[in-house]
Amino acid sequence: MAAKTALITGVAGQDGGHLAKLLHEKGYEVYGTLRGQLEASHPRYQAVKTEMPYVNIVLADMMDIAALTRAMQEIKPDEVYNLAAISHVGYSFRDPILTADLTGKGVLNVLEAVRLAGLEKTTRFYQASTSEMFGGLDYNRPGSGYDEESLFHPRSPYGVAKLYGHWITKNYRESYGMHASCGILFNHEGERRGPEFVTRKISKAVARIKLGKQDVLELGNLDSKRDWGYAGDYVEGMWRILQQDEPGDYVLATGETHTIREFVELAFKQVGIELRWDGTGESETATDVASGNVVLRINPEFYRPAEVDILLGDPAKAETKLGWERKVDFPGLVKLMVEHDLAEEA
Ligand code: G4F
Repeated sequence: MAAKTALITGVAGQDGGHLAKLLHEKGYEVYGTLRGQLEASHPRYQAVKTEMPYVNIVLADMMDIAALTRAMQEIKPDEVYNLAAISHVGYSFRDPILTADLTGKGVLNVLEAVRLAGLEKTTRFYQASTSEMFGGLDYNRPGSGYDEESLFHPRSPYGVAKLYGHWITKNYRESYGMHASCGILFNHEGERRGPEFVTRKISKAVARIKLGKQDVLELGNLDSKRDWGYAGDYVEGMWRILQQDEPGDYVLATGETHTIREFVELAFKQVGIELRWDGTGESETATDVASGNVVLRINPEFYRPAEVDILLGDPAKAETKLGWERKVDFPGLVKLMVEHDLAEEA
């Protein structure tokens, strides 16, 4: 049987890298989009070429429906994984219009490209939906966590744009009979995470503080809670979603939630630093008990105009129907990230 072909939009991102590797290992011919203006000499282009030589790079901007349609016509992918987006929640407050265009309408552009290429009956489509479409348990029904039936209440321009992507994907499923599915993924992290996200910011700073390359880590809200898993486990879920006979929506989560403060404590513990917490609110600090040095303080610059206080997902449907399970638990995730950054910073 001929190898299956997959097209990943946003292949240079965290999930794109994990997914491209997984699909390559499964024998797929893998194509991945990069923004149109990235020349072959551009560092990001070079990084993908070097790290993922098995990815066929396609230059296609998410806003360029002609380029996306051309890509669909030429590649005729069996599966499209739509991962490209502005994905930083904090940034989406600063650039809400670009976020709406890329993270929201970009989904429609890819779906339309599939249709314009006449592939709506043959190509399977995965949309990267997100737990940010929920707003925190306070705004919804309390209980064991969000599932596929929970109400949405996005709290950021990013969450609102993602909700559009979610519904337009369902609409194409219902209108045109497309095998179009959404993975509602809770936070997923790891060694490929960008340093602008809180877990990687922490693991990198902890490594650098341990190695004497940095004094202090500055963070915003330490009280919010997240359901954190390992990105490598989650891309396996994405693939399983597209292997189902019927399209559908699935929550991928761990069913556990932890505060940012807990992640910080565990990360410092990983390098043998015990913390003492002092003060509250903007005056809160953490001190290395052994050295007496303040290693963490609050910088209100990292607060958000509206916050999702708690995210907790219920992955029962994915576990039962997809046979999906995570392999890395919370302490394992923190350990993996800190160990990676210690080696990288050494
Ligand atoms: O790591 P974060 O930026 O992730 P966030 O906002 O939960 O979003 C991530 O997960 C979503 C899935 O639920 C994805 F859809 C989305 O694309 C992204 O991958 O922030 C986590 C928490 C927030 O409560 C934030 O306020 O950490 C808090 N935080 C505290 N100090 C900080 C910081 N976040 C960042 N990025 N930087 C800080 O200094």
